[in-house]
Parts: sequence; C-alpha cells; structure tokens
Amino acid sequence: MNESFKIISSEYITSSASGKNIEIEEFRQIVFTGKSNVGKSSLINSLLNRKNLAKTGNTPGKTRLINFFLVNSSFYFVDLPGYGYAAVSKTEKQKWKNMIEVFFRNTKSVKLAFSILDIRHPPTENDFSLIRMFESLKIPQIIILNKKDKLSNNELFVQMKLFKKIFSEFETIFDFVPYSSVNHFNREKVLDYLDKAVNEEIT
Ligand SMILES: Nc1nc2c(ncn2[C@@H]2O[C@H](COP(=O)(O)OP(=O)(O)OP(=O)(O)O)[C@@H](O)[C@H]2O)c(=O)[nH]1
Ligand SMILES: [Mg+2]
Repeated sequence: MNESFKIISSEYITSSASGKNIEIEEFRQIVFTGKSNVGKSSLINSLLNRKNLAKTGNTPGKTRLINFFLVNSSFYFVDLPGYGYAAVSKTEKQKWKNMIEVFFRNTKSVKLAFSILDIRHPPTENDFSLIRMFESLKIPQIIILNKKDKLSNNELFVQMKLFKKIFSEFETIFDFVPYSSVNHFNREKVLDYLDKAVNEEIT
C-alpha cells in the first residue's frame, strides 16, 4: 500500500501586501484561492494539522495579505486573500485585483491551485474569473467543495453533479473534491494531490 504523504513541519514565513514574492521564488508554491469566508485558511490548517497557523474567523476578509507558509522545509502554501465580501470599498477591491495580478505575473513557481468553493452555493462571477485565470496560465487546479459537513449525502450527490457540469469545459481542472475542515473529510486525498504536485507529477 502507498504510504500517505506526511506533513512533518509547517511555519509561517512572511506576508506580502504588494503581491511581490521574489525572495522565495526558488521553492514550489501551492496556492489557495476562493471567496472570503469560504474556508481557505481553515483548509490550510486542516491539511497541516494545525489549529490556527493560518488565522481564521467569522469576519469575512480576515486574510488581507498574501501569506506564505513553508511546509516540510521544501514548498510553500500560499494563502491568498478572499474576494467578494460586501463590506469592502471599490478601492479596496481594486487593491485586491492588483495584488493578485502582480503575484501571478511575478511567479513561475505555482504548481497547483486549490480553487475553493462552498459546496452549497453556485460559483460567483469572481470565482469564475480566478478559475479562468488559472486556465489561461495553464496552472493545474483542483476544485475543493468545502463545508461538505453541511450537506446530506443526497445533497452532496446533486451538488457534485452540478459543479462538474458547470466546469466541464475547463482543461486544467483535475478533480472535484468535497472537503470538510471540521471533520477533515478527504484530507488524505488532498494530501495525495499535494504530493503529486510538489513532485511535478501533475502537469
Ligand atoms: N461547517 C464548516 N465550517 C467551515 C469549514 N471551513 C471553514 N469553516 C468556517 O468558515 C468560516 C471562515 O473560515 P476561514 O478559514 O477563515 O475562511 P477564509 O476563506 O480564509 O476567509 P478570509 O480570510 O476572510 O478570506 C469560519 O467560521 C470557519 O470556522 C468547513 O469545512 N465546515
Ligand atoms: Mg483566510
């Protein structure tokens, strides 16, 4: 049987407000994106088996910087700030867009994107634009359908079918994985993808 991928260490390294990340360019990066409050930081903590390494909370917009976490001393988890929370001004939204653009313009190290959606809700226009951006940059992505614990098995079945249909045109999407950061449902499966991505087996 396959040994599952082990998380040995994880540590917060730095944050970026501008999107620049040149100093860590030599390491591979795995990015986490999704709208505010969808559970990006919770997913990072769940995968790393840490309680509050990435700060989580009930107030949307908790993560406003790009945060870098070094994992197993060999690759980075990049927690990108969420988008689409109502309480934010136009200028703030423009700042977010610029930050994301600068980040992806300045890095060639992103090996995989976890595009996180709430399994209960259809994707928003903002979700689509990011997923489309990964498609145009040819960055492999996995759609994480988070908060799976909120659904019954029947509802899960219906939602999975729906998401697969909505995104059927996308060639960079590898898989759709229902997830729960509450009970760590599918953690091993996601770690397996991570393993492949950092070893360049996903292209
Ligand atoms: N039931 C349930 N709640 C979750 C899950 N994942 C996250 N949450 C909750 O959702 C809220 C937001 O989680 P965060 O991880 O802070 O979300 P985020 O996407 O990082 O949010 P921003 O940093 O604001 O963009 C918190 O109250 C979490 O406890 C999940 O799988 N199931
Ligand atoms: Mg966050």
